[in-house]
Amino acid sequence: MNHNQPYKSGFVSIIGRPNVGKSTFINRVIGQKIAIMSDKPQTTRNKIQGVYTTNQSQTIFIDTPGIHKPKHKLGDFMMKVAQNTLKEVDLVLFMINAEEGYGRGDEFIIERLKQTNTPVFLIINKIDQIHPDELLPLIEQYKKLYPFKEIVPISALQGNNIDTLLQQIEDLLPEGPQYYPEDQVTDHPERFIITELIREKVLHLTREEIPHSIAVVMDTLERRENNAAIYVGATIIVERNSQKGIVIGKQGSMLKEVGKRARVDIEALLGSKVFLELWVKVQKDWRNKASQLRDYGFRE
Ligand code: GDP
Ligand code: MG
Ligand code: K
Repeated sequence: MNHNQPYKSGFVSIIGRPNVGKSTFINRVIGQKIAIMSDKPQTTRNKIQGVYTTNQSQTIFIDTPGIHKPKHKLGDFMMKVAQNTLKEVDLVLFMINAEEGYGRGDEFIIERLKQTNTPVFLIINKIDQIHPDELLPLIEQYKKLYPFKEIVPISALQGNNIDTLLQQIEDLLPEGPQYYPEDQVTDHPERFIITELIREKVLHLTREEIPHSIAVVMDTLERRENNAAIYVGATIIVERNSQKGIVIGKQGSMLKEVGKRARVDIEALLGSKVFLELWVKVQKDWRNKASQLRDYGFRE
């Protein structure tokens, strides 16, 4: 503990187009699988907090839902959550993919950034994928679009420049308390992480056939007596009968594989043997039924 300086703490929101590496970054910093990584966009729908604690500071990271043009009610809802988050935090990390460069999605996000006074760092991720000569033009291009407080090139996957970034974040944080105990890396309910793990497995295994509109709802989470295992019961909600068929698979083979893989992760998360039971239910057009959003665990 450095006694010459007051303790610092604050909230940092990570935004950026889908797949730029937001979850990978949080996972690297926190060193544990909290945010769910996926090759498919929009895996992360709710806010997930990762807490990074040092002797001098505590940073609470918020992995926000992707800011993008809303296409339906769920999109509106996500946008509102994300926009509010931007105003409440101490710092925004706007992450881009060095490989992709500027695109329409960024234009939309920058418009949103202009509506807040929160300081913004531009994080250029995936620098392992480009030639060093390509970096400077990219920096020059983005400098013209917004007065970023810092521009930091990193590789979330390989770990390049992460320490520098963490130091720059700490420098900017205001004086504040240590909100969470040192050993706590997330305050998100385990239930949500479990349903996201299941959702992740469905999306991975079904490839493009199943859209992101699926939801997973936890029905039961309890330790059963005279049995050392934790019982987890959850329902996968799809929009069409054809999707139900795909998720269940031939003689239940797909659902079985989803369950097998999810169980491994849930056992690691809970540190216990887990008995996992999954159901699949069709609920048409659930995305547009705003009144149901709360039932599926979305929070404002
Ligand atoms: P998110 O949608 O922004 O949360 O993106 P993810 O963290 O889920 O990452 C999307 C994909 O990009 C995954 O396949 C990651 O492994 C990959 N990825 C993330 N960071 C890097 C990086 O620094 N370099 C490379 N090459 N790939 C990365
Ligand atoms: Mg993510
Ligand atoms: K993703």
